[in-house]
Amino acid sequence: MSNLKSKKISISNFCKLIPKIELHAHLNGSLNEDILKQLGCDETSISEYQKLTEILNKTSRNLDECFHLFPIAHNATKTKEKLYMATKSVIKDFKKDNTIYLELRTTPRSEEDMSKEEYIETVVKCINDCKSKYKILVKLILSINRRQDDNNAEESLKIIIKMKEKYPDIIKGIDLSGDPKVGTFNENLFEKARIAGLKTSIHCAEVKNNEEVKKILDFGPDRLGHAVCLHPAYEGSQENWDLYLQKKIPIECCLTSNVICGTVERYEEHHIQELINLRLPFSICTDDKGVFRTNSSKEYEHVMKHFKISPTDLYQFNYNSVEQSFASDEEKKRLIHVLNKVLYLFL
Ligand code: 6MZ
Repeated sequence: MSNLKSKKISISNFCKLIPKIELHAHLNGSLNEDILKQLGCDETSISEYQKLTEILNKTSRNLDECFHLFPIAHNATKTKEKLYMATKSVIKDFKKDNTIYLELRTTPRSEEDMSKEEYIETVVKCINDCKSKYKILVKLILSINRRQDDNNAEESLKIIIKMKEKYPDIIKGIDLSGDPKVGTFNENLFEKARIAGLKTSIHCAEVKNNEEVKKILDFGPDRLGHAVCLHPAYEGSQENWDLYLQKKIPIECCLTSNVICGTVERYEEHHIQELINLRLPFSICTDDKGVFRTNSSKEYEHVMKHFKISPTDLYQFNYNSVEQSFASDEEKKRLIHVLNKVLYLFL
């Protein structure tokens, strides 16, 4: 790929223009303020959202504060109509940012007028409706929240498996997410999911928890979310790091999220550097683009700027993300074809 300067393309524009792959985006964390308003979110909640996102982006470095923001989005998506609108707006936002492949994840909730099953049906319907209109390939990962007790998680899993059988082209995987300081990884539950043919992406080591990280690595999910405190710089994690180096599980890196939540001090100190140096598999992701006021382009740009990555290498990371995705082989081929086609524009 030729030098961007000779083509008069800034790093920022390059990151906006190239087709992107997103593997870690939480639906309700990805809502922008406009859609929250359209969904009827009251002024107090919106201003709390604005205030908190501003504070989070400028000063505070605290995971707990981020978790105060999710209930605002959850309150705004309590009906099928609103959930549908929210899903559509997130897909549109990613499309506008030139994302060609999006793996959206969300936690099925039961509300007064919506069962968990209906929650999933609504998101799947929206994904299907957007397919031809927005020309973006969207897959769904369903989340189990760490706060769910065993019975509730088992109930969710049964529904998720049933829905996966009904919509095998859309529902691809299962995730464990939620406040990392609460609950634990239940390997039996995820083993059942794996046997049922679901891919697994597990939030791992977002905070220090060596015992749980060992359990997750022994289980060997298809991908890991965050994996911040897995690095040997964290006390007592050398053994886990060695195990991880044997397994080489792809890591979904969410730079802005980690910096804002304070689990990583500065962009330059992000563990993605180590993954790049050691040629370990990773993808560049947004996590919660609404809460963290980011998007895929900005995340790609952070990687280029803070780690002095060339356009060619960045583009290669994109190809690697396709490989790590839960798309079918045929879909991966089509995505590679799109990446190849656009590559020629920058040659
Ligand atoms: C862990 C996170 C998260 O599922 O309602 N979530 N879990 N770590 C993070 N890092 C900041 N960001 C988001 O989307 C919102 C939910 O995703 C999980 C939390 O459970 C949050 O409530 P859905 O669509």
